[in-house]
Amino acid sequence: MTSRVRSEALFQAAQKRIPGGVDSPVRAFRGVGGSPLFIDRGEGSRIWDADGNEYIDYVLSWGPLILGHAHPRVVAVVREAAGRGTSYGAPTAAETELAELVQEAYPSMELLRFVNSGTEATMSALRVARGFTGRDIIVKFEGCYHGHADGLLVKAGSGGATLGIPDSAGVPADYARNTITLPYNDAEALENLFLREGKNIAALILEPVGGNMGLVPPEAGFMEMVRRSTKGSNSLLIFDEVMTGFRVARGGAQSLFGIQPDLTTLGKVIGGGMPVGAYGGRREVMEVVSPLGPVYQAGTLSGNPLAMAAGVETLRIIKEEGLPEALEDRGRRLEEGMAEAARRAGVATWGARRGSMFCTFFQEGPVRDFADAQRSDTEKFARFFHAMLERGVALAPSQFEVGFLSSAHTEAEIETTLEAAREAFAAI
Ligand code: HOZ
Repeated sequence: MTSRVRSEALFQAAQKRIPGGVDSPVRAFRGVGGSPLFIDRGEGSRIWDADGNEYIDYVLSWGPLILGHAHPRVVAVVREAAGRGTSYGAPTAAETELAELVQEAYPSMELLRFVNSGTEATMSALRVARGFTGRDIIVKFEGCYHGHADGLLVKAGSGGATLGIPDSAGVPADYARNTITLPYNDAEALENLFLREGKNIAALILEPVGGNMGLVPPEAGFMEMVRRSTKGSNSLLIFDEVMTGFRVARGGAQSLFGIQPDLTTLGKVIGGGMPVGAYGGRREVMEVVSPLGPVYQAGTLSGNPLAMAAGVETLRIIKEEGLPEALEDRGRRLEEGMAEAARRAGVATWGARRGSMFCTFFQEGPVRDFADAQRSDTEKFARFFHAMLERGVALAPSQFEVGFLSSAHTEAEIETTLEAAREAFAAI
């Protein structure tokens, strides 16, 4: 049994000062039991915990680190930027440079603004949608997670699903009343809702590949219905690509499906591991944002020079190395190897993957919406998670999250992971 004495002591100390000992609930291991690892350092595909144990990391800070931990070029530009000052509260050239790199891959984002997190990005995009349309109602899908803003924490995935909390306390009922939820992949319910209510709907927001109820891709024709319904009602379509951006394809899910949303939110990868978010879209829509228009949105640290530097370098490397498409073979090997390992051990699983995001549900499937995802055997998942951790492989500590690959994960490491999976499936 691996010793985690130091992690345990750090967790005890943290719990005295920080709610649950963590700054974000999904880190707390509540979905799998036990205590979280406290991390000391990361390099490439590996992390080391406070006790010196080494793991192949598929969490990658929940997605941002597509180049792996501490990529030397990213570290160098952050060091260099920090040496010139950590924040000015004034514009810098790097913001335009990052905007250009984003827009090259996401031409639908004709104007965009940087914020500090994915939550800020989705919250701001909704305000823009309401300001632009003069309507209040927002539609979201069950199991999709768009950060922790009021009104979006309704039947949300991620931590809400992990902890079994459908809606957060502290969200005024009047506020949540303006959020309508539908089952993911239910084209008929979507069409009916827009036929009935369309003229009152400001926007439909969705993860174009669900990544916060485990991985749930859209079925054929669903995205087309999403676009048709919103357009037909002059409601805005918001693609939340915080997770899928530069992950399922360089141009995100919108390039994969050939759908042009009115607004897009990004985060994670575009900050190269620094706190960042962005929202943007059609010029005429984004022109409602202050100081051009009446929708107010601001931030002392928005467009922070360290985040911009890390983001610019990361997107440059992504372009040079043809990511994430270059990860396709390794992704496929991992997906197929996991399925094969489960089959050999007689464990029922349903695997899903898009680009460099993947997940294994502990059930036969198919998993096409949140209700399906919730039928997974979460206790079996928890045993598998710990069996993998014991064998030096760190997965996200929840059935309702996904795993991520980076360019630092080698073929040999994938084989090591699959060997661990064979043993882990047999052990549970
Ligand atoms: N944004 C991630 C949801 N899948 C997890 C990060 C967090 O909530 O800490």
